[in-house]
Amino acid sequence: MKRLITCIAGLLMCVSAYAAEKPNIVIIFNDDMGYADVGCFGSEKNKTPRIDQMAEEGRKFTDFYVTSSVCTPSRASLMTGCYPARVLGPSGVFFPNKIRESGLDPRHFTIAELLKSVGYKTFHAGKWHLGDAKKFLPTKQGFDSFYGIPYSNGMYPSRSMTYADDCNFRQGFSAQKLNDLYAKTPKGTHPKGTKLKVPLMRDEECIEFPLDQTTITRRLADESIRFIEESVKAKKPFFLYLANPMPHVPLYVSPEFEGKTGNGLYSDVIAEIDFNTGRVMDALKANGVDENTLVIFTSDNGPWLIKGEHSGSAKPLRAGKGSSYEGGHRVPCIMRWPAKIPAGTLCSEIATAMDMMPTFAAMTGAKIPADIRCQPDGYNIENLMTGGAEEKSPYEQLYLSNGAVRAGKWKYRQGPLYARWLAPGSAPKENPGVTQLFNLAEDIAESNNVIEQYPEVAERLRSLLTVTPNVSMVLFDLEPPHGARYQINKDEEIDVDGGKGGEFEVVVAFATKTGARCAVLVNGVEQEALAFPNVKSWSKKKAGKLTLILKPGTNKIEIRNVGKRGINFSYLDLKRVDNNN
Ligand SMILES: [Ca+2]
Repeated sequence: MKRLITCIAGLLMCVSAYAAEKPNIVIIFNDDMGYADVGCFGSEKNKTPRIDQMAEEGRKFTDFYVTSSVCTPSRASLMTGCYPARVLGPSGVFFPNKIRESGLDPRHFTIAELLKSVGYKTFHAGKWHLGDAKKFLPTKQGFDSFYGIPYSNGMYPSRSMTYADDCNFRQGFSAQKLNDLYAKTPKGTHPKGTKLKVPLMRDEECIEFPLDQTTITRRLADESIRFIEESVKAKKPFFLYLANPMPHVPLYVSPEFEGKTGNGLYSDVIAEIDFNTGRVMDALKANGVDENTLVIFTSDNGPWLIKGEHSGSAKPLRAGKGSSYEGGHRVPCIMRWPAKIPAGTLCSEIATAMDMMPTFAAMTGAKIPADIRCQPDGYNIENLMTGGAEEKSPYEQLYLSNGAVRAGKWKYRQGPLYARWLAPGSAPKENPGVTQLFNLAEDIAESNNVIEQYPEVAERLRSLLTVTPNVSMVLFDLEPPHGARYQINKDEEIDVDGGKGGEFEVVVAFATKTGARCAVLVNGVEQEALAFPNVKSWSKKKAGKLTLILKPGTNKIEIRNVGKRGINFSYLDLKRVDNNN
C-alpha cells in the first residue's frame, strides 16, 4: 500500500512539473513612454523603484526597438512578429468612425493565438488599438478576454459600439443619447463634445462610458492580478498583455498620486504606473509563479515631445514619437525571468518587438503554422535573453519607419528633418528633406551626420531600403513628382485640388517584387488594377501611373494589394490633366 501511495505521489509531481515547464508570459506595454522615462534608463525626474527592481532582478536591453514610432503599426508588429507594412498595408494610426472600418485583419496570426495553441490562458488588459469594430477586437485575435480601451485614450466614442445592459454611464450619457448624437453626426466623424471621452470595454461590450481615466492604471492592474490568480488556480500557463494607455496624453492619475512626486503630472503618472507594475510583480510572487514567469516591460514608441510638460524624455536619444530618429523607435526594455535570465545583466544587441512571436514559439514548443498569411520577420532571441555577453543579434539590418535603416553601428535615414508628430504643419523650408548617416557606437544622439565621410556605407544602407519589407517612404527612383504629393494613410479622405473634381493623373509610388498587383479604389469603387512589371529582384522603377476621375468634394482614394506578392506603398502624386482649372 505504501508503495502505491508513493507511486501516485510521484505521478502527481510529474504532472505538475510538466505543467510548470511552460513559462508564463507577461508583457507590460506602455504608451508613448520615452527611453529615459524610468530610473534605470537614466531618468533624473521620475522615480521608478519597482521598475528599477525588475532591472536589478533581470536584464536591461539598451538597444530594443519597436518597428514604428506611432501606436498602431508598432502594436501590429508586436502581435504578429512582422513589419507593419506586411500586415497593415500603408497604415498609420487607426481612428474610430472612419467610413471604412480599420483594423488588423483577424486572419493574421498573433502571439495570443500562438500561445493559446499550446494551452495558455490569454488576457489583454489595456489599450488595443488594432481595430475597434467587433471583428477586429482582441477576442477575435486569440485573447480569451479583454478589459480596456479599444484605441487611444485621447479619442472619442465609436459609432459601432455595443453597450452592455448594465453599462455604467457617467456625465449624463446613455446608449440612447449616444445613438441620437450619432444620428445627427455625419458619417466618418464623431459628435461634438465627445472628444477625450472613451469607452471601457469588457470583451466585446462597453461597460463604462465615459471611462473614468483617473482609475484606469489601477483597475488594469486589478484585472491583471485577478487573471493571474484565476490562471494559477486553473493550473494553466498564462499570457497577460497589459498595455497601459498612458503616459500617452491626456494624462490622468488617481487622487492618491495627484501631486505625489512634486515633479508635475507626467511624473505622477509614471509613479502610478510604477506602483501598479509592482503590484502585478507582487501577485506573481504571492501566487508562486514568480520564478517561471517571463515579464517584459517596454513601450510602444518614443515620447510625444510636442506635448511639452505632458511628454516624457528619450535622452540621450534624438527626437521622439513619429520620428525615425532613435528617440522614436528605441524604447526602454527590461526582461525578467528568474528561472532563466541572470539578474542584474545587460544586453546591448539589437532586439525588437517583432521577436516575441518566434521567441515565444521556441520557449513554449508552440508551432508557427506554415500557412499563415505573413511569416514573422523577427527572430528567436532566447540567446540574447538568457545567454552571456558573447551572444550576438540576429539582425543584419533593421528597418525603421520613414526610410531609415540600422545595420550594426550604422544608421541611415532620409526624408524630412522633423516628423509630423514633432513639428506639425511645418513648411518644407523649415523642415527640409535630408539624408543622414550616423555612427551610433560613437554618436548615440545622432548629432553628427557623417554621410560625407562614409559615402560607401551610406550607399550600402540606402540600397537596403530598396528591398525593405517595411512600408513607409521607401526610396523613389522617379523624377520629382509634378503634382501635389499625398502620403497614403489608410482610410484618409483627401481634398484634391480645392475639391473641384475632374480628371487627374495619378502616380503611385511603390516598391515590389515580381508581378505584384494592386487595386486603386475611389470612394470604395475599384478603378483599375495595376500589375507591376516583372523584375528579377525588387523593382528599381517604383511607380505605376493611371488616370482617375474624381467627383467634386472629398474623395477617398485607397490603394489595396490584390495579389500574392508584397507591395510597399510610399505615396501618391496627383496632377490635374483636364482643363478644369
Ligand atoms: Ca503610442
